Formats: sequence, C-alpha cells, structure tokens
Amino acid sequence: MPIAIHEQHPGLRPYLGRGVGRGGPSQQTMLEAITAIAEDGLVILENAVELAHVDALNEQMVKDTMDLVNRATTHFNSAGNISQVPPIRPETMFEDIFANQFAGPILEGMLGPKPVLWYLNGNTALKSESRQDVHADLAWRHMHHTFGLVVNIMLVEATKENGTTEVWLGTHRNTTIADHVSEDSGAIKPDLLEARRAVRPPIQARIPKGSLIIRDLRLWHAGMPNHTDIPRCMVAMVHSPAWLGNKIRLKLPENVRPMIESFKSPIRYSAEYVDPEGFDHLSLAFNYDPSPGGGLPKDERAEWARQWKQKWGSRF
Ligand SMILES: O=C(O)CCC(=O)C(=O)O
Ligand SMILES: [Fe+2]
Repeated sequence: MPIAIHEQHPGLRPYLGRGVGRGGPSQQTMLEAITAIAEDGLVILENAVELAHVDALNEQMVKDTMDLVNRATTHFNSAGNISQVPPIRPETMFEDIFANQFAGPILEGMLGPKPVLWYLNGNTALKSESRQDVHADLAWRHMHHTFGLVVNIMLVEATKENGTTEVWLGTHRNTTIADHVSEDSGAIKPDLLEARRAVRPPIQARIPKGSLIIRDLRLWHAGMPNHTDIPRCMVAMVHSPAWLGNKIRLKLPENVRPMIESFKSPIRYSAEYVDPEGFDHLSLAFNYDPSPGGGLPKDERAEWARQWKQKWGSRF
C-alpha cells in the first residue's frame, strides 16, 4: 500500500509537509491522493498553502463573521454554522487558495479536463453546542461515481475543540438517495448511521492550518460544535466535471478577473463579472446545487428533475 496511514486516525491519509514553494503534486502524490479520495472519499494535504495567505484571509473573515451573524440574509447550515463567502478582492485573491497548485491536477485527474468551479464559499463554525445531522452535500438521484469534489482550505487549525468536521470515511462508495431521510434532504437515516458505525466509525481529525482537504460530495459528514470563542473559518469550493453540465455561475467583481484568468490551474471558474463598485461578497445569495440541473431557472430545474427521475430513477 503506497499510502502513509496517519498515526492518530488509522484510515485517514494526509500528506505531510508536501507543498509550499513547489510547482505541484508529484506523480506519487497524485497517485496517493486519487487513491485516497476513491477509497476513503477524502484526502488531506497538509502544508499546501502559504501561511501568510491563510492568515491574511482569516483575519478578514473573522471581521466579516461579526458582520454576517447580524444580517438577516445570512445562510445558517445549523445553529452554529454559517456559510461565509471569503473576501473576493485583488488583495486577497491568492492563487494557492483560489486555484491551489495541488488541488488542480488532482481534481482534473478525477473529474476529467477543465473541472468547473461553481461554488466559492466557506463554512464558519461559531461558538455553539449544536452539531449538524450527518449528511451528504446533495439531495438528488446521483450517479455512483465521482461527479463532485469539494476543496476545503483550513484557515485555522481544526480540532475537536473548535469543531473539525466529522467524516465517515468510505461511505461515498455505497450510498444512494435511498439512504437519505427524504429525497429532498441530505441527511442520512439514523439506522444506517448506527450500522455503519459498527463497520467504520466516524472520525474528527486534527487538521493543521494551511491544509487542503478534498472530499467526494457523496461522503457522509457533519459540521460539529465549536466550543471556543474563536470562529473556525474554512474556505469551501465545489467542482464538477465539465461533462456534468452544471450551469451555476458565480458573481464576481470585474477587478479580480485578470487574476483568475492568469491562474495556472486547469480549473475553470464558471463566473459572470460585475461592477466592483458596490460589490459586497457578504450579500451574495447562497446558491448550491451539484446536480446537472444546477443553475437552471426554477421551472426548467423542476422539469429537469422530473425527466431525470423518469430516465434514471430506478437505477439511482
Ligand atoms: O463546517 C463544517 O465543518 C462542515 C459544514 C457542512 O458540512 C455543511 O454545512 O454542509
Ligand atoms: Fe456538508
């Protein structure tokens, strides 16, 4: 087995000390990371982002958190977890965060040429005693191979104290919408969780600041309580294969376009660019739908779902 098993969490496969200052993943890292994502549904690459970049982004995000929690439009994922779009401005548009040199080739290796980025957001765990239900980040009759990968960038060290995500490794390999409490929910049925716990229980890994996490969207996981006073911010970016046909477009200010277009990554931003004057990243509408119907107008989306169910319903 070519993969180093983490001492603290057998089965979790991080890559220690690879990254900063290098041009991208070696062939060996590609092989190991892709194998880990295929088998476990998740890989952690430590030391994948310059800490100065992580600190600069985190500093701004913590300030933004104070603002966001008081806005009526803020999207809560649970009582203690908000969606938080990172600042999108030239000063903090770091290439190793927004088009990471390790993530790009690994994503392209799994999703095919020019993976599409259509979700650019973040999760902030606020001080709270509440946890999320165990869920997959999807609610449709999805395919049984990898069609979506989320990249998280840890902006602070994530621990059990501040709510490192609970992950149920390997669950992506044998899950369907029938495992969900209902077809329009991501939450997994409690009896299936108990059965899985006996096979391979969930873990909460300690993840160093500056790590990059790649997770298959089908993997069962849950946001956990942050018992500390310091928000736990992480960036969350979701990618689909170009062949999936997701049509969601990010709204980004025109002044970051030259930077995004100069990124060396194979990842393509699905974006429309708007006047930076008055652009407020904190008031962007939450828009998440990883299905091939994602981004269609409401009535067309409903028709897409009907047809998809008719055509594929019995298979998925
Ligand atoms: O913030 C986290 O640790 C995970 C949050 C999450 O899984 C979600 O909101 O879907
Ligand atoms: Fe989630």
